[in-house]
Amino acid sequence: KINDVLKYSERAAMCTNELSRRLFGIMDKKKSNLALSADVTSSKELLQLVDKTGPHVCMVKTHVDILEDFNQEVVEKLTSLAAKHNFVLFEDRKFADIGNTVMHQYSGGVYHISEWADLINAHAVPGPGVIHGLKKIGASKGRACLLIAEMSSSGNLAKGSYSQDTVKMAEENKDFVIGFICVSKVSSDPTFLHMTPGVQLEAGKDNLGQQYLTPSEVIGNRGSDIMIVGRGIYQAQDPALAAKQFQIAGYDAYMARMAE
Ligand code: 5BU
Repeated sequence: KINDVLKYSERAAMCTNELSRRLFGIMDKKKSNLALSADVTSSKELLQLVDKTGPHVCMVKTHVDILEDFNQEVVEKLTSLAAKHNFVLFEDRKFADIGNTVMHQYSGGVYHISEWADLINAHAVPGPGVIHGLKKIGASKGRACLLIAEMSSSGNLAKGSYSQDTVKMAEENKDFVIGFICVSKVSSDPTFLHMTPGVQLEAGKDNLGQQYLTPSEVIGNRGSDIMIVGRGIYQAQDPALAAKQFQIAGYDAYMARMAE
């Protein structure tokens, strides 16, 4: 069997990393390859949004540093919602510094990200030291990391040999790196998760460089595993309904891919 025809449950069984196994398991059980990007700026709004859309998602992605009123209680409540609705918490912090600095940024400061986020991400630009620093903090807590192999924004520099070298860096750190942020299938290893931002029900762009692809393009044609949706859900009239529509579109595209 090649990667494209493996089910989430089969891929879960192949994973040695606890978190990727759990995430594939959630995708299978909830029939969802949808991640909500919960980019709102008030904690009340954030928690309401996550509670409403929680049944439809396998993962919630946060930018806690955009919250106007961040406090410890917010992450405690987010963690309870993650348990209630069974999803993974991903803080989109995009670490991009030397190992020693990212250790502090991950564990300390105001946010103590390593205490509550199951998943984080990092740019590969500093070299493997960034992963080694993050791993020192996160591995023993059962956390994991994605590398940013590609970006969704126009004119970005993460392409060609940079993307290829990022994949190599992930392969060399498979105990902690479980996949990629990318807009194409960058690895054929079925234990790596491909996650793609820049998704709306219709293709297009915003006025600051973001480029949107559809669920069927991302999951069906490009072979990504998880689609990450922000404004397409939280700016909709009814975010729960929008989440449900994305869930169905993404899962249908996965089923169609399997049937090919
Ligand atoms: P949108 O509202 O669906 O456009 O939000 C996309 C989210 O994904 C937002 O939180 C971005 O910070 C994040 N993102 C992205 O859009 N593109 C990338 O390449 C990466 C992250 Br990495």
